[in-house]
Amino acid sequence: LMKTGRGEMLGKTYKSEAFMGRLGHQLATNRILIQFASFLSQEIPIRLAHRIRDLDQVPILRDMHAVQQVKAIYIRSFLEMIDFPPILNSNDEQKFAHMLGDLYTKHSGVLVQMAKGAYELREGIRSGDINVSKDVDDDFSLESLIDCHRCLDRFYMSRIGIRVLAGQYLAMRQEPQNNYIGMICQKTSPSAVVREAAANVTKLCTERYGRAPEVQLIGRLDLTFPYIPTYLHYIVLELLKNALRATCEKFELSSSLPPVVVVIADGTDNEDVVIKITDEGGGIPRSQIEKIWSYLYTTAGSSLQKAVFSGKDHSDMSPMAGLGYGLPISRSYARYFGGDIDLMSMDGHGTDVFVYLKRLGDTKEPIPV
Ligand code: W6P
Repeated sequence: LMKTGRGEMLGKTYKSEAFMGRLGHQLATNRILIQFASFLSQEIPIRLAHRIRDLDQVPILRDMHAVQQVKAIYIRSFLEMIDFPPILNSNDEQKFAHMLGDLYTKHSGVLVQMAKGAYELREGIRSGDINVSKDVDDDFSLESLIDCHRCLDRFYMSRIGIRVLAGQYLAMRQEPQNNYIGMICQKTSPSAVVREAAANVTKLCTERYGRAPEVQLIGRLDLTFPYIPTYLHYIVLELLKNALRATCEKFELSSSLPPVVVVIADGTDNEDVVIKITDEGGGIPRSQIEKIWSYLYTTAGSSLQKAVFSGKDHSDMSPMAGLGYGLPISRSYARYFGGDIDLMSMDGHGTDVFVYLKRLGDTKEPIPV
């Protein structure tokens, strides 16, 4: 469903003349907004329905209180959307926008709520209330936890998609900003995004540890490409938090801190944009690497659990802090937009994180061979 939905969206609408070309910085025309709203009024309820069914079919997960609350929000939203009459004119479109805007806000707590559910589950496993055994015949086998994890992955991926579509539509109804089409900035500057995220994280880190390592920025500082800066910001913020924290904790007793180095590169043939974040914060044991991507298996009690600062993050992700969710969610974001995140660690020395970003369009003029 995600594939068809997104494909249709990108094929029919984003690439249409009005969206990418002639629109320039004018406000989207009423015709385009009606078209977009009609598309969303059909597409979103379908996506919600798939999530509702999916959450219902996964043992353990479906019984979690937090998950049932989330499901209730999804069901209410689904009903509200399918009750909405066809969007035929600008008046309908405006009403739809208001409804969708309200839904968008109602859903902002969903990520945190699901994270709490997973956290409960994790604690349940740790305390033994939920028994995890390698025996597949057990009620709660490893197999079923893997199913939970996969379901959560689908859920978060779907959620990003819905929010990007809704966010794009709602943004297109606002006064346009220079270089922007909705939420998409045609000239997203990775270096500017990193600098801003670094400033935020440096502040948090200083509040928490009394100091912060320098964040050095090298490579293609001039590079710009079409992307949604807010999502890139989340990703980089999350990774920098981990890098700075690891550095501060490893060098707790030293007078100076090794810098965190960020390199920005762009691949050949206009393919990927890559951001590498290097810290000398001691790294992660190889045996623990898989766990950092897990919604369910955060290594409780170890320093990895503290891989995020607690409660001081001012971003949208704020209440996530301490729940150990930043990395897997960031990777879902990167993947949703066609990229990925990889992490290489030298235990005892430090960590390299690679963020691969696919350009959301063709910025460079094709050069004849
Ligand atoms: C660490 C652990 C980690 C996770 C993500 C990004 C950077 C780092 N550094 O030590």
